[in-house]
Amino acid sequence: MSQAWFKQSVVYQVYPRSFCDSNGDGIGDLRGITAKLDYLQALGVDVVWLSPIYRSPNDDNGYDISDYRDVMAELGTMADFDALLHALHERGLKLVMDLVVNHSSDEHPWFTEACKGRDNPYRNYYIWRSPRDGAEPNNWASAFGGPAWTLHEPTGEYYLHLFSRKQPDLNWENPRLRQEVYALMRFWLDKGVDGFRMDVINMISKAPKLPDAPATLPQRPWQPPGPLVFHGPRLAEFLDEMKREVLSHYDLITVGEAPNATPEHGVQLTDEREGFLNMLFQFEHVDLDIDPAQGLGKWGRKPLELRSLKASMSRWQHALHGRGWNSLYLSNHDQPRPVSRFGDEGAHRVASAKMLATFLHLLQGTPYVYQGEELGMTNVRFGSIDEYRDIETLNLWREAVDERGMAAAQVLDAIHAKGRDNARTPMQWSDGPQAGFTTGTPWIGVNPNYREVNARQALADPDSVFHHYRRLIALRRALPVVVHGRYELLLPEHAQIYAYLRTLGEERLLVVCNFSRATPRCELPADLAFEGQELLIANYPVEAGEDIRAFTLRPYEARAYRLH
Ligand code: TEU
Ligand code: CA
Repeated sequence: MSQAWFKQSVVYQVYPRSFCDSNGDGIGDLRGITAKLDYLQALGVDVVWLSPIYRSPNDDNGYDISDYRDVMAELGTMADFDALLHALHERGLKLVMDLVVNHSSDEHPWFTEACKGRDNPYRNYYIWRSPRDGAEPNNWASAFGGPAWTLHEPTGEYYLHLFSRKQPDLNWENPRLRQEVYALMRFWLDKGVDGFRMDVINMISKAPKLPDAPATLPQRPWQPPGPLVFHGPRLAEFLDEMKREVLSHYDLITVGEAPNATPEHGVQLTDEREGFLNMLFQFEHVDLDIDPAQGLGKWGRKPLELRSLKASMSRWQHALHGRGWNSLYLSNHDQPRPVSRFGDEGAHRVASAKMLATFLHLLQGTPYVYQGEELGMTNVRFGSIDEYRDIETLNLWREAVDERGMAAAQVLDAIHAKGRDNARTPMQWSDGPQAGFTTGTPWIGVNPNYREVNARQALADPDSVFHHYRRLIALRRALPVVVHGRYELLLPEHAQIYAYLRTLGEERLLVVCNFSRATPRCELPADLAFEGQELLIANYPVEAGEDIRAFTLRPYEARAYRLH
């Protein structure tokens, strides 16, 4: 397996709108990011991934692009972008852009042209179908509620949008459209960008003929298209063409967002020789606390069962070892804050945030740190739907409360647990006004716990979550076993302890994590032979020389040892 730099790297995801506002308009911007590079360098990350910064009406906060070659006015200018890119490269850091090409904005000139007539040269940049019995062409639901089709009255056809109606799906069956995408990719790569995160890239090839989806949601008019829109028959062909036309000409890091991907898809798409991308964002581990039986999609919740997490992560570690490569993440702009979801927001917030980081960062793969995760930022609990901003949340409220009469408190509870705005409240820089994010009024409320949870406090406290992340990142650099070692799950049946071993030649790394507030006894397997151990990192004080063959773990305790 190669020593490619993307394997040695740690990536930091910035959601620009919420990161740092430099001009007091309440919206984060590019100059604000440039102002915080010392902070990112202190953390020790290697790559910065920016959620979309292109011109956009912000129906989905930039994931609806109206000009792929210009910067969104709220975030700054192309000169600000060039300055940020230069400042990153000056520091030896790399920049990854968010490539959103499964769909564009309905305000993109391609779409406004396409709407001028059925014979317009841009018509087939999108997916149009005639009405079926005077209605939508099939029963697909949009991910953001309602049907996945909208009728364009003047031309009498429906267009497909798997997300909002302002995000029309691009037609990848059209070779002209594909060439347009490759050209816009080259535009940014020729400016010096170091890679792409590719938004729902496994959706660009859909099931031919777009057939009706099975009725998985009883009594609902629209059904999630599920496998009909993921990993379609031409995905490998399209990605191979993208690799031939663009990716193979640059030294890049690429990660494809792939909801519903299996480890087999992971091997196919990230195989170092035959694959197309360096790694995927797969969703298996972040879908484990969804209860499909409730018919509420991601909003239907059940507690995470640790053994299912151990089985899932182990499947991916084994499937890709020596063949492809894993991304490692628990947090991003779509997921609730990990410490609230998998750890403890209260007395054990710091311990559980450190434990989750230790569990994740010592696996095999490239770790992604989402802004604020390194502070142990938590979910927010706004009291009213009026404080929320995310289209997915607002559409849920309208459909569940306004249209279907579900109890407001029940729906708000689901939003508190799984809403995407949990990850989009402003980055908490200090205990000052608006957490130091803006001198103005932020576009979304600041989490009230910013007085305790903020970067200024974290930098000054050697025992903070921030410094734990910094030490984990330094470990990755110091120990080749972290990047290249084989993974082996220990204690598979334990319901509270996640323990695993990494091995590279004689080097062995033992990681033990207590995913509970209980104090379970950890009894290492008798066949794990070692004479001694060196403690590498922990989230509690540990007595040197303690016999670790059998010891009691404290709430959310995590330890990593080098075994001799
Ligand atoms: O997310 C795709 C995706 O799977 C999400 O819609 C996810 O299922 C949902 O957010 C769970 O709540 C990507 C982007 O990350 C997301 O921000 C965009 O809204 C979406 O694509 C459309 O571009
Ligand atoms: Ca601003």
